[in-house]
Amino acid sequence: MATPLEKWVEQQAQLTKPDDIYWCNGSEEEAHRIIERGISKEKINGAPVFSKLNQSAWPNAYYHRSHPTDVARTEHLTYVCHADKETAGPNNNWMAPAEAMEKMRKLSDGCMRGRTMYVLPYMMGHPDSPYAKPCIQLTDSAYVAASMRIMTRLGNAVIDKIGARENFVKGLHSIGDLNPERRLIMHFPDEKFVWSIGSGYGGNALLGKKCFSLRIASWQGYQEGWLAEHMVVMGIEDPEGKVTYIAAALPSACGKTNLAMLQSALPGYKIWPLGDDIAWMNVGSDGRLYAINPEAGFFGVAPGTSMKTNPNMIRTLKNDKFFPTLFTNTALNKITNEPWWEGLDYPEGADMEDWQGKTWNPSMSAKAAHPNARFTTSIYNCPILSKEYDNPGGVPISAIIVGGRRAHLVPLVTEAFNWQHGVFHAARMGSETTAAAAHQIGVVRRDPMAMLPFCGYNMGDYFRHWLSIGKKMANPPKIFSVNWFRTDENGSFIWPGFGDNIRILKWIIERTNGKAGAKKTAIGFVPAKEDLDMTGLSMEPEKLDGILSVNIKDWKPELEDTKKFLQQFGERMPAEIWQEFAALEKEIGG
Ligand code: OXD
Ligand code: MN
Repeated sequence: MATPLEKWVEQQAQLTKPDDIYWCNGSEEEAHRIIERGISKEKINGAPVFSKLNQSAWPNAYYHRSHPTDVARTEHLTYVCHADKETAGPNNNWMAPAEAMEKMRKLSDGCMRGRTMYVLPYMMGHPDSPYAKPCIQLTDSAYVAASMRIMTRLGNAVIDKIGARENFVKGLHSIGDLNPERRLIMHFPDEKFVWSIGSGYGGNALLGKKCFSLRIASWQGYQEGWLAEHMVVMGIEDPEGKVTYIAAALPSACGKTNLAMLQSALPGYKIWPLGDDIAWMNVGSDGRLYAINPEAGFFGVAPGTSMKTNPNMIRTLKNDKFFPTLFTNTALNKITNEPWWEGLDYPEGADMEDWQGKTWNPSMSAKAAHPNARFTTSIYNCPILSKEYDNPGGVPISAIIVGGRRAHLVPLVTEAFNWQHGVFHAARMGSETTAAAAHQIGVVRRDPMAMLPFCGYNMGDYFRHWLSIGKKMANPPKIFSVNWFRTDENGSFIWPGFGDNIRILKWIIERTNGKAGAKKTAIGFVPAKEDLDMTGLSMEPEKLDGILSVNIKDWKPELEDTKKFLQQFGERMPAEIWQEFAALEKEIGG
């Protein structure tokens, strides 16, 4: 007799009408076959889905160009379909579930005709973890099938885990006709179901990532008492060999991946990443917060990644351990058949094609790689992967960092007075926008906990949930906010960032065990310049003072803007957040 899973797959096939159905087993041999199909059979925009790159320079690497209209997440086409609009909140687009289902049914009728439906059984989290979730995604794209094998733990064993269950996590994905008019990413949180059509872009199409592990999982976490967050998870080893684990929320394309893999500028410190994008966090029986990274790969922004900014990522991308590594919408040097992007040295004698396949040279004003060009590679390729990555119980978190990209005002680092104050810090977080999502670049948008595009329910309730998680912990992590993007009068970054961010991390971990000094300001504790270890870094003292100072009178417009943002959530916004707001308003004065 057919299992609920088999029945569900059959029903989706009846609607979408693929030529054939292929159940993936997750083997490496199969991954080679999927790539091969992408080279010889499947097409995007008239061109093969994959081409093979120079294997001696970039082992296991394949190149993919997406449809030119399909290069980033499309937040305006992303909906969270709770039974009522209020539950979705002002932070989400909402459509009534029945209407959304009907719309998707119409769009999906016959959408896989002429194509193969891949059935992808995958786990988010280590199969032995009590926090892990077995999931199924259907897709008609070889690119998505190959990417999901990198980004998740994909394999047959998941089918046994699902067994006779009805309520497994479901995703139905089709690239459709890639027409933005017929592109939609619909979430049905109560059914743990994501239905996506018209896009092959990672954040819209790899449904285990943003769609399930953040939007749907955040709703599950709200109901079950845990947190699904847009956070890096990493260990920081000090010169005595003690490893402290932290989680950090930074909006898309603010250097989360670089932080997760930082190469320390201070001798004796080492970073051991567990993840660069998503953390699931549960309160343990010892009253501490434990984090796992549910993903198994990196889907990172290529431009700006180099031996200077992130040597460990370049080493990861060049590692041949796990097949394959994908490059999407980078430029391509036709002479050497290597991917190229802004931030790498320009190869001598190159014959460069830009991300759309047009001849390009450095005198052109347009970029060669799309600013949101991506690499997709397994976490097991990372030479500094934490040995705790596969620990089913996760790692205990001592500090939570929230941050953003702000040219002015917000200091380099601030420690919140307590958990509630830290949640307020996160609630008023803002960042200047980047290219990871399709919208205007460079304007400040409030992005609490870097979760605005990913929180699958009303953010007022989300803050309440955070406050209640804090109350469950005997030993809650300290909360810090960071901003390494302050600029001077010429628009140049003041803080060097990258490997020098270890100086800030060092202060943070020392604060968690009471070792470092700080001065109290109206917005929290900030290091005095002597509290930061500046060994080996010369910086004008006034500049350092400048990025560590809090000129509270300048905060008035910031507070006004924060108020407007928080007011949207009306009654749902917890009183504690308004108490914190009132305390800050008092400090700023009339
Ligand atoms: C991502 C994003 O791809 O945040 O991680 O957009
Ligand atoms: Mn992200």
